[in-house]
Amino acid sequence: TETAPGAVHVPDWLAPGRQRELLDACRAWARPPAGLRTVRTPGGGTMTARQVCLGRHWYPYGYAATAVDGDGAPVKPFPAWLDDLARRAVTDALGAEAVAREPYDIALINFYDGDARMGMHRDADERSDAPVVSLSLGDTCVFRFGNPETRTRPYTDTELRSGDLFVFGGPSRLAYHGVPRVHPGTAPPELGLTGRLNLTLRVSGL
Ligand code: MD5
Ligand code: FE
Repeated sequence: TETAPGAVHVPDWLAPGRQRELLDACRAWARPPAGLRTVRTPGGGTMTARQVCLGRHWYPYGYAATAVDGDGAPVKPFPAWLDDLARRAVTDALGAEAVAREPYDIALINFYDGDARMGMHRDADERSDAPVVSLSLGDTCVFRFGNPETRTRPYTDTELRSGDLFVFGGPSRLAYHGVPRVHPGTAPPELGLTGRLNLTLRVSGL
């Protein structure tokens, strides 16, 4: 269903077996070196969701090939199967004509425990207007989708559940968005995940 022009939510896009495979891959990527880290913001704060990146490390506000904090390890590679997954996701959500020419080359994986949140922000560090692909696993969250002009209303709140796909392209690519809350204990029990995980696939344009 289209939440706004170019922003499409596809519930249950990943079958339970695919959710498990993706979770297993994310757990492997989260291990050191270059594993899960706490992102520090320029104002001296820390993000409550912890993050692991593939392809490039994300820093507020840009991308780096080598970690500038933590263990200093080179970022893990972005595997070709994630590019295939991103292309299938964009095709299903927006149609074949919306798929980018350039390969998807960056993944940001955010782990949210029950208290984690993500404040309203825009994803403007990519030099490509290719759609962002978002996949959710584990606990249900409230996803707040705003507008490109302001951090404030108007916005719409949608629940994202385990297995859901959301694609942000066209006029929605630079909209403000955030995660005001996670509902603890709502993950599918068979997945064996406490908390929520979100994987975004992006074209860096670098
Ligand atoms: C999340 N992650 O649920 C969200 C899902 C992030 C982030 O926000 O930056 O890692 S991705 C939501 C998103 C991405 C790009 C554009 C828009 C939303 N949008 O235009 O609303 O952890
Ligand atoms: Fe974002």
